[in-house]
Formats: sequence, structure tokens, C-alpha cells
Amino acid sequence: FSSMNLMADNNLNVKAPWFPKHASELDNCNHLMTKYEPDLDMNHPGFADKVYRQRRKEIAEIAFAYKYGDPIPFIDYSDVEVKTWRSVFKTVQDLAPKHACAEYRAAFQKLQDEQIFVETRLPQLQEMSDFLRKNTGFSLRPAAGLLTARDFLASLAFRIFQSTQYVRHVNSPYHTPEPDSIHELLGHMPLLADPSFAQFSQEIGLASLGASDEEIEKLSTVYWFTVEFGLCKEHGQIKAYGAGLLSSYGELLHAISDKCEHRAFEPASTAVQPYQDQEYQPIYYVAESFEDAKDKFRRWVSTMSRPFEVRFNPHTERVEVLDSV
Ligand code: NLE
Ligand code: FE2
Repeated sequence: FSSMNLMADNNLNVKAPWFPKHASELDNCNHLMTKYEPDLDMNHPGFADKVYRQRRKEIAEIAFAYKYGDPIPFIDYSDVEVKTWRSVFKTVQDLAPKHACAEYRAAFQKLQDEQIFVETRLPQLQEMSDFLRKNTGFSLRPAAGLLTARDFLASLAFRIFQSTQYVRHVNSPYHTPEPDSIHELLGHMPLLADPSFAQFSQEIGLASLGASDEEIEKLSTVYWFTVEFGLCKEHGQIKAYGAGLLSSYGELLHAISDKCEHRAFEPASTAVQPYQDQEYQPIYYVAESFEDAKDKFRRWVSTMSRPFEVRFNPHTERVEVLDSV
């Protein structure tokens, strides 16, 4: 460490894409992918539903107006939205004891004990953010939809998770290709409350800062096959820890069936595995444990080309750039 010099921002003497150095700069990291939107995609279950599209607009506006430090606005979820939440919540409650990893089950229990997870209402992002902060120092900010990989991963470096706040269409409760608050709440939040997993998530984020486009693509592929669709081993059995599995009854059962392929998680090969995001995955990667996934990830990241290192200072919420050459 002593051989590295702390570099001031402006004499970063290498060409690297801009990246946020302070959590407040995430206000500039909210670029959306235009993909599978109810306004644009005829296959979206909300395409022909004017009321749904209006609701999505309303909630997106909240995310666009959000600035660092603001409390996350309260959403008064409608009866239909609560009904959708309830049906997904109940299936997760039924399936998690058997198919979710131990860390997920423990955090789920905690969320129930604190009355944040109840079937009669959706948790608010602000209360969830407070819960995470107490457990792992993670916090949330609202996102209007699917963000670019670079923007999304950057926030993880600051232990901030950009979370959507709208609810999937009532006609497709058990699987949707796009993120929604049910996916964030039931899929991501429990694991972000686990210290080891939180650390893994932040490290993916830190590795992404200033990375080349090609490396961002690899990092987001690793993210996809771990945080979103990862499986892991537990006493010789396969369990789910990926958020896209835990928020989707349909895909969870598919992932543990023999209709798909299981491969050992190995960052170098996982990072270049093509994937699609509209249907169930044909391939899933199995980690030995979070600790093992983190070790392998660290070793792989150290082979990346970035000529500097970054370190997060939690006291200032600032990322310090360390010249390692
Ligand atoms: N397929 C997931 C679900 O239905 O909850 C969402 C995945 C978002 C990447
Ligand atoms: Fe997700």
C-alpha cells in the first residue's frame, strides 16, 4: 500500500471514463436503458393499459427528481399493486425455506420480525434503506427503470443500490423481464443485509469505476450470473441467492430443475458467457459460497487493465483513487 500515491482527481494521468468520486455524484448516474418499456414494447403486459402506463410515469418522475440526501418519497400503493405484492410475497414465503440460501432466509426472518415484510403492504424504500444501513451500511436511492450497467454498478461502489419503485403489471406476477420494486424488495434487499454479500456487491461496483466499456460488459455479466441469477451450494444441495430467482416463482423452480445447465462459478469464463434477459436462463453458475465467490472475483479483478486502484472511504462517502504504477 505504501507504494501507492493518493492522486488528486484532476491529475489522474490516465485516460479513464468519468466516474463518480462522491455519493452525491450519483445524481448524474441515472441513465436509463430503453428496453421493454410499457410505452414502447407491445409484448409488455402494460402496453395496452393506460392506467398502468400513467402510474409508471408518475413513479418515474419521483426518481428523476430525486437528489442525494433527499428522503425517498413515500408511495401510496394501490389495492391492485398490493394484491400483486401479496401473491409474490406468499410464493416466496412458501419456497424460500427449501430453496433459498441460508443468508437470504436469515435476513427474510429479520425483515418479518421488524414488520417490514408483511403481506398486507409493500415496504417503502425509505424504511428498507434504514434497515439496510443498520445492517451493512447499504442504502437506497430510487431509480426510474433499468439503468445502464456503468451507472448501476458505480452506485454499488458507494454501498448504494439504485432501486425501482414501481410495481410489475398485475397480469404477470410470477415473472417479469424488467426490474420492479417487488424484484428489488424480495430479491435484492434480504441479501444486501448480509455483510459478506454486501461486501461482494460493493467490490463489483469498485471494480467498475473507470473501467473500459469492454470490462463493464464483463463485470455486468458477472453481476448477472451472481447477484441476479446465482446459485450456491449448501450442505451438498443447490440453493438460490440470485435476486432474479428469488423474486420469480417461475424461474426459481426452473433454475433448480433439470431443464437447465449448472456450471461452476469461475469469473473468467462466466464473464464472457452471453445471456439474454427476456426469458428464463438456460445456464446458471453455482458458487461454493459467498466467501469463495469473493476470493475468485478478487483474483480475477486483479487481472483487469485499470492502471489505478480505488478505495471507498465510508466516513466521507468518497472514493479515493490510488495510483498503483
Ligand atoms: N425476472 C425477475 C422477476 O420476475 O422478478 C426480474 C429480473 C430483473 C433483472
Ligand atoms: Fe436486479
